[in-house]
Amino acid sequence: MKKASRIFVAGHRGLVGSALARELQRRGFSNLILTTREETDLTSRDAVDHFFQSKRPEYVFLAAAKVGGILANSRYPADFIRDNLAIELNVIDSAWQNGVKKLEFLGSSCIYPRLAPQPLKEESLLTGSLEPTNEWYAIAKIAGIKLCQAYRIQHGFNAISLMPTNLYGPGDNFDLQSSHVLPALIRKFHEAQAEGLRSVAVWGTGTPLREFLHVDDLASAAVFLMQNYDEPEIVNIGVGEDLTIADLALTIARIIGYSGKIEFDASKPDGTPRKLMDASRLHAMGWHHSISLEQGIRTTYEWFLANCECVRAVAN
Ligand code: GFB
Repeated sequence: MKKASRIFVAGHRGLVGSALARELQRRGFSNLILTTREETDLTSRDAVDHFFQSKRPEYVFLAAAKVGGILANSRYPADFIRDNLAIELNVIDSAWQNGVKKLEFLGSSCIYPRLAPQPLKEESLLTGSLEPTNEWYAIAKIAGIKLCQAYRIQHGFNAISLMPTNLYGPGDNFDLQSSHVLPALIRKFHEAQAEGLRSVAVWGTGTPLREFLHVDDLASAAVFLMQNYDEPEIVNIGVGEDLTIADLALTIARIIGYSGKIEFDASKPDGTPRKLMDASRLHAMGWHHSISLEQGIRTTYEWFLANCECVRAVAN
């Protein structure tokens, strides 16, 4: 990629897409091509073809997807599989048809088999049954990886696939029904602190382990791989350590200054017991993360206070 290359960041208003746009601009890539969901519905093939024919991007970061936490995935399986399959097929095929030089696709740690040996190695994909709470999303994402590999085999299309672990950071979704655990707990502990609540409900048993990568680190790895990696195999992106949901809750409560009770709601699903990534393939290429969980939670909380509609609503 050259500084003036035409670079399409699909999903630039989301958690990952906005971090990618920031990272590319910070590195001096000045010719970003951005479009909103209202301007270009990526689930519509006509809209995607029209976009590629008129904007002619040279590089594509496919960060647009229908994403959500464990409850959203369990409640809306048809939406998750339909929208993600449509977006992938439209963007990957139209990118190839319209001469894109390279496309980067984003998978996720949650599409590995539920009980794959830990830490998760890239080779364990498709070696066992999936986590039931999000198998529809997982099948769609696995299909995206296979699309990239198939277009490379048949058409020589340079598409690569990344496998990030659980992500968080500025631009995250703080809606308590559809979000992931880290932003949800930031909001829950903040509101409990602000309203003087005696306890906060944490879903599940608190025993599952999760690894968290700050989205700015993911963006750095994604640009690094776009510039340095041209192979069909997927690449894990993680921090190499995880913690229990209970310890995550204690950490977030401490950072926010909440000293009330933490109660576990076992009626909510735990999901995959663990999904720690083995990122040694990426580390061998020379990339490592730089944002610690403590630092990342603090800056994400600051972003939440400055930007979340929900904070202003409570304040008014
Ligand atoms: O982050 P999360 O929704 O998704 O849940 P997954 C992680 C763990 O946190 C689960 C617990 O054990 C939840 O029960 N948890 C505790 C909470 N309190 C809360 C809360 O208030 N909100 C939420 N959301 N969780 C997702 C997949 O799995 O991983 C997605 O479903 C996506 O497809 C994502 O790929 C990366 O980590 O379990």
